[in-house]
Amino acid sequence: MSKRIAILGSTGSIGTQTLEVISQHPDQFEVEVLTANNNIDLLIEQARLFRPNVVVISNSCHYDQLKEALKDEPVKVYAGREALQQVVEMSTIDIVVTAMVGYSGLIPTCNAIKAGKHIALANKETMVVAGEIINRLAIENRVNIYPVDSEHSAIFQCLVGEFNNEIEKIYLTASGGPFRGYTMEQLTHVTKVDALKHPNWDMGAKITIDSASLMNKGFEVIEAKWLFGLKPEQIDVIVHPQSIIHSLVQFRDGSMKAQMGLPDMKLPIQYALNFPERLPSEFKRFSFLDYPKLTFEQPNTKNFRNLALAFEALNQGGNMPCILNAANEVVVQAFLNEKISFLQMPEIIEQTMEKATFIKNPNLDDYIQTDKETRIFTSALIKNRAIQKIKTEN
Ligand code: MN3
Repeated sequence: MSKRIAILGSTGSIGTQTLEVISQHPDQFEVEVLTANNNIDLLIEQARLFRPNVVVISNSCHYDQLKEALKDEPVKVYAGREALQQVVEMSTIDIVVTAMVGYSGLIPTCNAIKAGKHIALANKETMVVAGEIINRLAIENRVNIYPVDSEHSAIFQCLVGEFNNEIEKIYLTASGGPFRGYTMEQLTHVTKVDALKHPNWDMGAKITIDSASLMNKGFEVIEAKWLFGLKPEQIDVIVHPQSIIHSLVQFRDGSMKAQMGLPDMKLPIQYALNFPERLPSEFKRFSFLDYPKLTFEQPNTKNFRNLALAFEALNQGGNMPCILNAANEVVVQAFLNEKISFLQMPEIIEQTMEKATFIKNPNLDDYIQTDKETRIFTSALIKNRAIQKIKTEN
């Protein structure tokens, strides 16, 4: 019997690659639900091609156009955030791929878990914001969470067959992004266009900026803590510019296992969708002679403060990772709108973390409140800076 898949965020980078995987294995997978935020043209195209049972467009403004475009297709059309949060509960779904961007993934993921759906987790921010709650819900509802993030998929693959063996530590590999090796002076002048050019991975804008600033790696450290039940000191980051080794596990006898291959997100997606069985693929194979040297270096947390801030948030716990995430979403948007510079991003996040209200044992409502308040606070910081800048210029 084929698995019925819901893809939240089907028009994004992970969403479209998930559909590629599905189209290569039509006997294994069936598309049940597709959702998108705004990209209505691609959603219409996907709906015509994959014939899901339901499509949801988050931004209700597009509802009429979507409904009209799909009127001859046997597809139910819904709109709005409420619909997105409810659609994951449909009895005909086996697994939900959470591929939306940022905090918006939290509530739909919680609802999917409560409805007993297995999760292929691509939306790392959900784990960053509320990993403890997600884990508790998953245990209560006997739901599996399969990592899609390539590093976490690598760790997961290394852990197969090691159920009774304690992890000593893990190494998350990082490409280092487009600004690896840059001095502070060089980082002062980098632009949004520079930041959007990732050397190894082709991804959405938000995660590409996060990769350039190393916040993505910081989030992955927090994600790893919750996915694999680790203490902060068991998680290390190593820069590996070729992105061939996707991460490593070290066991208590000192043995290390790594998972490697050419960087292609379709592999971790396919592994998550069909765990524990590996499906055949046409993905390009790695050749040692194309990469005679695999190199490793220490991440520079002085120039890339975000990674240090993420470790700080992880060590503080409580709602601090949620504060980190909300502040980051606001500064990344401001950077993409060319309102602040690259180096102002960590500065503003740090200020936010210092001033925000800390909650030691937050519940879901606390997280929702924290996210809201942090966004307001960080936005105000950015505005004040803009005003000060105008004042000094005059
Ligand atoms: Mn990753």
